Amino acid sequence: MEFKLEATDKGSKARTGIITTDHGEIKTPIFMPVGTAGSVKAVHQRELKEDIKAQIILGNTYHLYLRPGLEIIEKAGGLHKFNGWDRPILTDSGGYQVYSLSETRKIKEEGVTFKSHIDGSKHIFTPEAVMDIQRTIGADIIMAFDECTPYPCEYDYAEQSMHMTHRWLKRCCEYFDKTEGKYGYSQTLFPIVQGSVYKDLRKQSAEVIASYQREGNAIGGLSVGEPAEMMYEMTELVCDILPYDKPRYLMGVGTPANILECITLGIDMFDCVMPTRNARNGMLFTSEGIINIKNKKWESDFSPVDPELSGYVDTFYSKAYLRHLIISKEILGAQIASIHNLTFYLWLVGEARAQIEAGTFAEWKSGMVKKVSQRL
Ligand code: PRF
Repeated sequence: MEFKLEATDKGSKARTGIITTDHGEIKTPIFMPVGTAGSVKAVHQRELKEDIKAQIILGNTYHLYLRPGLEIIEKAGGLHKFNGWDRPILTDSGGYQVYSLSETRKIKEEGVTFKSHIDGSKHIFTPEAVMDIQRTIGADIIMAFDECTPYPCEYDYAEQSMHMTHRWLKRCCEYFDKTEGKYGYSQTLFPIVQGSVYKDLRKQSAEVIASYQREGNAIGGLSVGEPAEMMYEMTELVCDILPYDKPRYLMGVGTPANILECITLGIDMFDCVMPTRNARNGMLFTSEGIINIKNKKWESDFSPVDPELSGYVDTFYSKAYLRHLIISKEILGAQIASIHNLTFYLWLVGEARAQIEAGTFAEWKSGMVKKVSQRL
């Protein structure tokens, strides 16, 4: 993997760049649609490419390991072959899903034991096992095994947990560097900064992570319920320590406004379930603001969801029709809403990129943050 910085914004820490992987290029800043179980819910691969213009998608180690399981994925020739997505893929390590999804879990130095949310079967994730699993899934970018602390979190717990995440990182790197990709293309490992909302811990963690000099770095443990201002403060502090010439990935963030604010602080990559999960409940993100399509207000509004977007679903379907579909729980409603929200998220980061390049990012951003945050 390579990262080439292109433009930098004069008025902020925003920048643009290009990540090159064996499955193609990613132009940053970028948003990565979440494809938990190897599929971006309600969106097929051709729509992801042609309508949404996704450049990289996410998969989850936890889900794919439990179902369909590694044997099937390996037999298919890796996740790209299995799901037909031939552009870059990033997998999260399970160091987050295991805490939020599995029924009972025990965190020890060796790793995490947990029970499957599907059939209750018992498993253990260790840093080494998680490297092996991600080698088999075959994502271009794989994540270190970490513990994402909850919010709020006592200082002592956050400190102990951060040190364990650092020890796990050492094991991840040593193991990863001894092994090779299984499918003939290269993979790269991103470490994850933790440290909850404590400045001294974040600083310490960012320094440790930077010292590994991996090809890219991630920030975890944020957007877990803390106030947005706190998230921005931690993100800024960490960005200022992480290597300038490597991509920075803020995990699980966020709203359109969060993304614009964090681009301003020097983040290059984002992922979040929000555009797809909220779409299925009728929450639409647009360049004019946030729409609850179930609202009676849209009942006979036959205009497109977002006049700014020129993609298929935004020129073909009206708000009134989409409202009818979502209220009737029609599958097509979830499809249209998901494609729309993802198209908007990719438009937003693409626009941010163009504005950084044109030297007009700062003015554009402050107007845009206001617009995208308002409820219509
Ligand atoms: N760690 C991992 N994945 C994550 C997070 C984390 O802290 C977050 C936190 N927002 C989202 N996804 N491994």
